[in-house]
Amino acid sequence: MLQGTRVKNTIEEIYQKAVTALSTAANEEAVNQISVQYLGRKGYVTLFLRNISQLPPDERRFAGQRANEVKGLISSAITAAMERLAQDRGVDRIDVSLPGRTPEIGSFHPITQVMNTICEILGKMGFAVVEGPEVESDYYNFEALNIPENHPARAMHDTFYVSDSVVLRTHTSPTQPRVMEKQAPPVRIIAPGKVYRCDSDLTHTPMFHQVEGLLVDEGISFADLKGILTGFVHQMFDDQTTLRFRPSFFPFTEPSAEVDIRCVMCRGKGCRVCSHTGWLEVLGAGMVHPAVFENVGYDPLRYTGFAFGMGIERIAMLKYGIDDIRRYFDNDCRFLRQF
Ligand code: 2NL
Repeated sequence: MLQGTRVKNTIEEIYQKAVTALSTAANEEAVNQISVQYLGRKGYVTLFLRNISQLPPDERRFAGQRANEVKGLISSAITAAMERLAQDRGVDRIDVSLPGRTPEIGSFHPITQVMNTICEILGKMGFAVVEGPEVESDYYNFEALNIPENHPARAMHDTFYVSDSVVLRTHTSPTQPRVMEKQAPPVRIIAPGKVYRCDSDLTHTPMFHQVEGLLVDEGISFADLKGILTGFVHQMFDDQTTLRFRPSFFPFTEPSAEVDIRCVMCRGKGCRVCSHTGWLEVLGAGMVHPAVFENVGYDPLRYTGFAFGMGIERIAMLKYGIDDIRRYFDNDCRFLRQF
């Protein structure tokens, strides 16, 4: 009986020591060592089992049973310890000294950037930004702006018709009579936005962008128009850029002008960008036609004003040296990332 107790103590001791050793094992290497120490060919459990024949016969059965149980229990504890270490190692593997992954940061489309710059420059000159609908009535897109039915300017606009009397606006101009109808002079506004024309080739896209300006008050002259546009061009390009006003025609202005700037690429020497003229057309402008004032209920004898309009794609091309308008709408990130 005394012997039996010692056997029992020995195998239980082996088991307890193995469990303790496994619970404090720092890595897989240590667990492997414990495995060899206890279950290996010369391990404690193995030796214990081998020596069972030397025990008194009445103890062998119990000792053998229990030793085999302990063998299984230690084996399971080894597997569990390995799993615990593998999980811990997953955490250890995060190297906090490595630089993190930088999130990709987007940027504004070059058209948006130029539109924002234009609005900022003119905003500082006192112009308020107003927006109007892109789906517009025939009245505001044409009639109010002195472009009656059958006027040749209508054919020039390549209009997208939604119905007989509703169109996709062909310019941002209709925003202006909408404001004037609601507000008495002085008016000092800019209207940026998308416009649509049924036209698509190398130099035209069916949707493009414009910014238009309008200033109405008593005593406004063409000199005011020249002053504002000169200040605008100097800030948009640089203050060495000279302007040239050429007589032109728009149904909603009289007199009308097209505004050129000295070529930003060759400074007037002549190059491919300016078709060897030394000049680039950037704006259309003029004094508001009295008929437009009549249409919105302004007294054309009391008020005068000027208006101007520009295509954003063209301004952005000149500012960034972009050679093909289709790049804007290809959505190629390699192109867009450059700005
Ligand atoms: C261009 C030329 C222009 C206007 C737009 C305008 C608006 C009102 C009255 C009179 Cl309400 N005029 N707008 C005037 C002259 C030229 O745009 O080349 N745009 C891209």
